[in-house]
This record gives sequence, structure tokens and C-alpha cells, in this order.
Amino acid sequence: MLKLYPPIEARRSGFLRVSDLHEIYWEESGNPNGLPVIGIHGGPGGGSSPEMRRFFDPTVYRIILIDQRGCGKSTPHSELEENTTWTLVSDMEAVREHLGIEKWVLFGGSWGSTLALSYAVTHTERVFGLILRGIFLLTEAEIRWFYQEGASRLFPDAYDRYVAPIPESERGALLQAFHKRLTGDDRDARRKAAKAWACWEGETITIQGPTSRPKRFEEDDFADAFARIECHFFVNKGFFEKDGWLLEQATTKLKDVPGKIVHGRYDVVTPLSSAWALNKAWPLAELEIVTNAGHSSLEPGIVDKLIRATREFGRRFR
Ligand code: STX
Repeated sequence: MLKLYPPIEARRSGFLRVSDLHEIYWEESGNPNGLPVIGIHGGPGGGSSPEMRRFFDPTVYRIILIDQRGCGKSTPHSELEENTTWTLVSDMEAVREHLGIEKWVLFGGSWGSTLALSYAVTHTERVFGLILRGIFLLTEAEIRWFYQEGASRLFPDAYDRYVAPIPESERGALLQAFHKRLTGDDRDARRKAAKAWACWEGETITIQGPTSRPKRFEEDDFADAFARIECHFFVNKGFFEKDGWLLEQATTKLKDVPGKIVHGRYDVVTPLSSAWALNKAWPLAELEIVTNAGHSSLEPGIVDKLIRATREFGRRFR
């Protein structure tokens, strides 16, 4: 099994003003003359992490990471104004132009796969290909599965902690109940809701389950941006024209675009059915189902398949 490449530092980084309100953090590592790739983080609102650099051979790739609006080092922190799928797509274009890149590989998991697909179907000519993990098409069925009922059956212990800040009378519509608290004036209610929301995802992300929850999900600043931005995007149904829009677009727009899809069999956050549907709709994509993995990009079987994919794309497009 292939492991992550050794840790590397960013060679350069900066902030790009993308509107009167927002500035976004970007960074570059690896080979300045290499094959450009953009790592697209999850959430939305999760921020990039140094581990994302380690999926790429730094002698082959020019690795670009950004923190999407309102999260990571981008400012203002946790801001929801002017924060939609389409402003994030236009920020990717702003960074691409700022760095003088003509075409790049897209690499993203979970919400990162949603945003990569949204970019690819609208800027197809800028994309060599996509490497995606934990496919999330942001449909009403997927949101209902994870935030209302479905995942609750597999993780009843974590689910009890998730719904704890919401009174019984409001539990029939959890997304709305969380949205009210995450965007309300009561600081304490907002903090409790953010932590419960973020920990639910943190506890269900690997097949190890609740005990292996990554540390950052309980940090106040991380949880606030993660929960607020996710909930804002989901209440707004991803800012897509209609339910199922992304899959429909992929079917027509990605006909000639190569793709790799890596998905854990036991992914409870974003069940395999979306990857399966995407794979059927997109002939040039290849799906690898990882037998003993959940959602996290750091599950050993997922790391192995993702690195095989970046190696192959490196040979193909360099
Ligand atoms: N959200 C799934 C997602 O994009 C529904 C996601 N889950 N965890 C993450 O992203 C991070 C590990 C990036 C925080």
C-alpha cells in the first residue's frame, strides 16, 4: 500500500482579494514548473490542511491549495455573505489567473468533489482531469441521509450527541433547527450547535468511528466556520438550479474529461450510491471502491488509491 509523500512546506503563499468583503488564502508547493493541481478541501468550511500536499509527488506537481471563503486563513472568518458555490468557483478562476496557470488537475474529496465538479462543468476547457474521493452531489437525499435520518441508524451513539442541543419538538427538521442557532444572536447556543454539528461529522468519518474523531472538530473556530458554512450551503441546496443538477450536467459536460473516483465502501457521510451514479453517467471516469474504508481521505486504503491516481495523471498529463 502506498503511503503519503513526506511533509513539505509551502514555497510561497498569499492572500487574494476576491470581493469588497472576502480575501482568500492561497499557497503553492512542489515543483514550480510541474503539472498544476488544485487541492479542493471539504465541508464547505473545512479549510485546507498541510496533509493535502502529501498526495502529490512534489517533483512532478505544482501543488496549489486555497482556503475557500470564510474558512481556514481566509477572511472574514465564518462569513456567509457572498458565499455560494458560484462565488467559490469564481475564486478558483481568480487564483488560476493570478498564478498564470492555463489548465490544471482538480483534486477534491467530499464537498471538494462537489466543488470540483461544479467548476469542471462550467470551465471544462481549464481541466486536464479530476481525481475525486467521497463523492457528494449535494442532493436532498444525501443531506437527509446524513443530517436527518439514515446515518443515525449506523451511529446512534454519535447521533444522540449531535441532536442534544436541539429540543425534541424541533428534531423533525434538524437542518432548519441548526440553521436557526448557527445564524442567531445567542452566542452560547451558536457555539453548542456548532460543536455538536462538527463532532457528528468528525465521529462518523472513519470506519473506526466516534473514538477516532480528529481533534480539530472540537476547536471553537474550526467548528463555527465548518458548521455555519455547511449548514448555509445545505439550506440553500448547494445553490444549484434544481435537485440532481450536478449529475445531469456531468453527464453532458464531462464526456471527454478523464476522471478517477475513489470511494470507501463503508462511507457513512456520503454513501457510495452517489459515486456509483456518477460513474455510470461519466464514461471516462474509473471508480475504485475501497473495501475497508469510510469517508476520510486519510483511511489507508483511500490514501493508496488516491496516490496511484495522482501518479497516473502525472505520467499522462505532464
Ligand atoms: N460534508 C462532507 C465534507 O465535505 C458533508 C467533509 N467532511 N469532513 C471534511 O469535509 C473535512 C475533513 C475536510 C473537515
